[in-house]
Amino acid sequence: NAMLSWQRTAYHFQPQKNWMNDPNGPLYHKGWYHLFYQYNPDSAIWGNITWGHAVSKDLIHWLYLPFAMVPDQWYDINGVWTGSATILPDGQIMMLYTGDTDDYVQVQNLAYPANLSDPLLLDWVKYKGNPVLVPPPGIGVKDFRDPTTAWTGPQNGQWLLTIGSKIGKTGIALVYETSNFTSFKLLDEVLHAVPGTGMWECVDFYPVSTEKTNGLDTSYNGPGVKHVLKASLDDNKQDHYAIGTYDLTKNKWTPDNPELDCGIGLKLDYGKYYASKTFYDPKKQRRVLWGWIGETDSESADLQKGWASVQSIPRTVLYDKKTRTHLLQWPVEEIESLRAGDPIVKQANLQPGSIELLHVDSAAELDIEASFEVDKVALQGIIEADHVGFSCSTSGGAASRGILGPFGVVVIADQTLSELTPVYFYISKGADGRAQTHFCADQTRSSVAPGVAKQVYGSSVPVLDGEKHSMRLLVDHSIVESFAQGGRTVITSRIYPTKAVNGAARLFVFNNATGASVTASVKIWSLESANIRSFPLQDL
Ligand code: DQQ
Repeated sequence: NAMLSWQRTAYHFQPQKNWMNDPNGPLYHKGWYHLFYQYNPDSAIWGNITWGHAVSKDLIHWLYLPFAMVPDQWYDINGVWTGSATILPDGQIMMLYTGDTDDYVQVQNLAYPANLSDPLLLDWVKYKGNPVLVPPPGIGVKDFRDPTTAWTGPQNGQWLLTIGSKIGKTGIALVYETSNFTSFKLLDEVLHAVPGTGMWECVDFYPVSTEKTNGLDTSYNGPGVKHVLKASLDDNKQDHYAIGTYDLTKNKWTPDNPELDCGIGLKLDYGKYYASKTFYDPKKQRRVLWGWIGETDSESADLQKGWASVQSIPRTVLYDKKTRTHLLQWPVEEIESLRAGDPIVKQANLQPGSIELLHVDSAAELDIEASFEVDKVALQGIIEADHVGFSCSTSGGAASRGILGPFGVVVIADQTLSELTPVYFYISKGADGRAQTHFCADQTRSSVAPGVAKQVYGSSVPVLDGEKHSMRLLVDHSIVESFAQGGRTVITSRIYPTKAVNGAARLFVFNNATGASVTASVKIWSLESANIRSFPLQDL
């Protein structure tokens, strides 16, 4: 449908057509990054789940490959669902994934490459002994899915991995041990359980360094390491993470801040983002995070446009040494190779209630870095004001004015501002009486079209002494990925503009606060398309 083609992204990964959901089994092998993904070959809505497959040299320019796995066995005939790769010390790749059986039971299966010397890993063999795991006693047959990458256990040759589930309304992460990836033993203790959180999908568990700026292999452990537990909550369709300490010998993980959101931690992304998964990139010694950006329009609209969902730009994940409570997510550096020439650099002193157009080419494809300086006197005024409490989601969006907010940028807007997506800071007085900064993305006016999500996303974000208010935005037609304070708080927006499209898109900076002017410093790069295309297999 040509009418909707402008919604397609220029540099995010998405299939040529039809439905996609979770990223699966990301890995690096012989010079190539591999991405597998949940895919429906037949339609733009979920079903017939197959593993799509793509490769890239740089995590940005992708080549589509033939499907890696299709639902063709009794143990996965109703879907080749989500899974993860474990790379053994000898280079073998163990791909564990969930199969939905002919009886709609969720089981775990093993697959491996037919030919490890093939850098493209084109052929996948399903183990003849599948399934390798069935739901254990006490676990619902539809509550047992998405095995993680395994990490080495305390004993020689022992591997451990976790699988999400629930008991009643308590979300849990079951732990299994194995030495061969074909037979497994369930451990008595779960890795973590949080009452009231429901089914945990796509659990992820990995170490982060508290001292260094490199990422860690999934099996790395020792001093200076924390472990992140991430669960995708089926009930609210949000990814939550908690940072904690992992005692490998006791297989016990203890969250640092069990009080944070009742033990399930912060949201990885406060926008439209789900079923994320990390992998360790040995080439650049970093941990890289993928996430599924779904649709917020109707299924009929997706069928009409013929495709659904994109993958986020891969993000590096680090522990935030300054707050010690947050992760830092940041677009992989390779995205900068799409920057077309030098940035436009702008300084603007924004009076209360002002908005300023920034002249850029192709405002539908941008990389923006913006920082804002707020008057100290005005900050003091906030603290003295008596109004306490603000939250992005219950606010009226960027049109609601406070003493010290909102201020930020407006993306994917048309010239007359009939459509616009403001991404901004809002400083208010927190419950502790101190200034608290919120980071919000307002979709209430992103589209004049009916039937698409129109809420205000966001959360509070720590802004430490001496830090400016800073944000980075990746704008790609119908997707905006927004990172505050170096990636402490992230919001992904899926938007459906009808007028602010392609060459009609505009970029603004604004300050809608009533009580203070702010100084904005903005750097803007136009981004080129990543030109995702089919792999020229005949050239091999
Ligand atoms: N998607 C897969 C499941 C997983 C869910 C099925 C999460 O394995 O739990 O497509 O989006």
